[in-house]
Formats: sequence, C-alpha cells, structure tokens
Amino acid sequence: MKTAFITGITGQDGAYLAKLLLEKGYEVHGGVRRISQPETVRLELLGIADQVTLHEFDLTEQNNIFRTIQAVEMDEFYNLAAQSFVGASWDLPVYTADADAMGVVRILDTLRTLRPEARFYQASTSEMFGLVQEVPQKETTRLYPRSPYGVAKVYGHYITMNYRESFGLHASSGILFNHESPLRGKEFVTRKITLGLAQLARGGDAPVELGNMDARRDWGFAGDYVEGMWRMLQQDDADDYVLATGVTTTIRDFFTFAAEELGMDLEWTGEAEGETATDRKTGKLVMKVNPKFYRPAEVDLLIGDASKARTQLGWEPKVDIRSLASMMAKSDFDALG
Ligand code: NAP
Ligand code: G4F
Repeated sequence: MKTAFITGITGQDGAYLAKLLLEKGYEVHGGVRRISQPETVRLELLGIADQVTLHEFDLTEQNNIFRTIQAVEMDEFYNLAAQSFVGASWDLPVYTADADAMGVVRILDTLRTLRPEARFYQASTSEMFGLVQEVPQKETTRLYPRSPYGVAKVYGHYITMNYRESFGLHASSGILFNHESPLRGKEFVTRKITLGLAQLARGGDAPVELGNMDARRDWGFAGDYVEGMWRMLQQDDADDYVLATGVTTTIRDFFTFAAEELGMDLEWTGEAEGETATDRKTGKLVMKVNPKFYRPAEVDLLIGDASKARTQLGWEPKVDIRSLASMMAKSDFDALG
C-alpha cells in the first residue's frame, strides 16, 4: 500500500484527489491549516472524512512543514494548498507570495533533506500564461502572469523544475487550466453563477452580479483533472504537463448554459457595465454587471493544448462544458431544495 500526503486536502481538488487515491488503495494523509473551526465539508460530502488522516499544516511555517514530512512516511506528496483566489491576490500580495511561492520551496527543500525518494506534484496553473503569448497554450509557451497569484505560481513552477534538475527529485508540475465542480469555492465565477441561478430558480430575486463577461476560460471537471495529477506521479521520469480541454467559453456562455439547465430563457441587453440578462419566462432580472468585480489586470483568453498529457499519460477530459454547467447548476438547485 502506498502512502500519499495532500496539502490543501480540504479544498476542491484535495477532496477529489483523496477520494481517487483511497479508491486506488492508498493510505491518505492531508494537511489542514489551523482555523477556529476546521472545514472538512468537502471530505464529508464525498463520504471520506473518516478515511483520511489529517495533520496540522501551514505553507507559511517552515518548522511545521519539516515536522509533518518527518512524521509521515509518504511515497507521494501532492502540493495543492494555496491562496488560490486570483481576485484576492491584489489585496493579499505578500501573503500570496509567502504561501504560493515560498511555501513550495519550503516543501521541496524539506523533501530534499528528509525524503528525497518521495514523488512530488506541484499545482501550477494556466494563470501563469496570463497575457497569452501563444494560442493555444502548451508546456513551452512563454509565461506572462497578470496577477500577484500568477507571479507567485511562476516561482513555484520554476523552483519545482529547478529542484528536479539540481537534486534529481521526482518533482512534476501540472499546468492545469480551470477546473470546476459542485465542490468549487463559492467565490469563483462558475460556482457563483450556478449558486446564484439556483437561488433565483428557487424563488429568490437577487440577480447575480458579475464583472468581466467577455473573459474566456478553458473549463474542465475537477474529477478528471485529479486523475491527471496521479498519472504524472506514476511516470518513470518527472516532467511538466498541461491539462486542459482545448475548448474556451465566455463567462456569458457559461451563464447561459447553467440558466438553461434551470429552465430559464435569457434575454441579453446592454453592453459592458450596462449589460443585463432577464428571464423571459418570469420577467426576473437574473444578471447585472457590477464593476466592483473587475480586476486590475485581466487574463482574457485561456485555451490549452493537452497533447503531451494525452500522448504520454493517456489522459483525456471526459466532461464537456455544457455537462459541467448542468452538473453544477443541478447540484446547487437540489441542495437548496
Ligand atoms: P481551493 O479549493 O481554494 O483549495 C485550496 C486549499 O489550500 C484549501 O484546502 C485551503 O485550506 C488550503 N490552504 C490555503 N492556504 C493555506 C496555507 N497557508 N497553508 C495550508 N493550506 C492552505 O483550490 P483548488 O481549486 O482545490 O486548487 C488546488 C490547487 O490547484 C491550488 O494550488 C490552486 O492554486 C491550483 N489550481 C487550481 C485550478 C482550478 O481551476 N481549480 C487551476 C490551476 C491550479 P482552507 O480549507 O483552510 O481554506
Ligand atoms: O472563476 P475565477 O475567479 O477564476 P480564475 O481567475 O481563472 O482562477 C481560477 O483558475 C486558475 C487557473 O487559470 C487557478 F489557478 C486559480 O486558482 C483559480 O482556480 O475567474 C474567471 C474569470 C476571470 O476572468 C474573472 O474576471 O471570470 C471573470 N469574472 C467575471 N465576473 C469573475 C466575476 N470572476 C469572479 N471570481 N467573480 C465574478 O463576479
């Protein structure tokens, strides 16, 4: 039986990865940062809260990282923990760098000292492509981050490559494009949309307030993406891989797909800050733009080329964008019932 340690096990990806590894027969340990009331709701929703061993773990605390890696005899280490909300990274740039950049080197340097044989996965991101220099984006595309989060993740990405090349660690980096699910945090745009629409469909009357409706994302299902993470660590040699669907969709189209799942028929009017959507069936205003949600710098077009992962890992995303929007809208609607 292999043992895995997952940082960020209470997050969206951490919960799905823990479930996958348990199904594969792993002993699963995870890191949870100290807060007044530990939030294990995603592990509970997946029915695995009592099957994983949790350890106090914080990316910003070197001694805590050292003691955790000393205590758990792990074969694989998945670093999924991060300050992961791009929008917040302009308000918390120093903390974001501490957690998302320095946190990675704290872990790598401790692994190098205590467990050089353990395999390491770093959660890199398409946000590193930012102002895209090539379409679609692949492993060799030049990075041009557009947020303090993206900049911090670029450091995490390069230090992972550097420890692989300098010390021979089996350290891989997954450059993952956006992946969503019913377990997605409520501040991210997809979940904000499906939850807001579900509340409207259940009789609420507060429109969903959004920012840049023209941004495009390559959205996949988180359950598919954690399978790709695992596959990376099963390769003989560590490497970097893009995981993406290759399909890009505007925020507006995602909103429409989710609304259709809930039986709405949208009429769009206006542009930019004046854009709105109304449900023709009920006459309710269901979306209005609020400039408060615009970002100081935007990533407008993300679309990934996952050919390398397809060829070398045999990885394929299985859930398309319409099915994803339907799955999330239905889950939120059912939960509110
Ligand atoms: P998430 O749901 O926001 O989960 C983040 C996890 O990190 C949570 O468990 C959180 O704990 C934990 N965490 C935050 N700060 C920490 C700290 N200082 N010390 C220890 N743990 C800390 O994110 P996700 O969507 O699962 O994403 C997983 C990873 O993939 C992240 O690194 C993210 O940046 C990266 N990524 C995500 C996507 C995507 O589309 N989802 C795409 C590319 C890359 P709490 O529960 O206490 O908040
Ligand atoms: O859902 P988002 O907040 O995700 P974003 O910024 O792409 O970041 C996510 O994906 C990254 C991978 O590329 C991860 F690394 C990161 O950890 C995270 O998981 O925003 C998506 C787009 C943005 O262009 C944003 O401006 O949606 C636009 N948007 C429009 N209105 C909004 C809103 N985003 C949010 N969160 N809230 C809005 O009201």
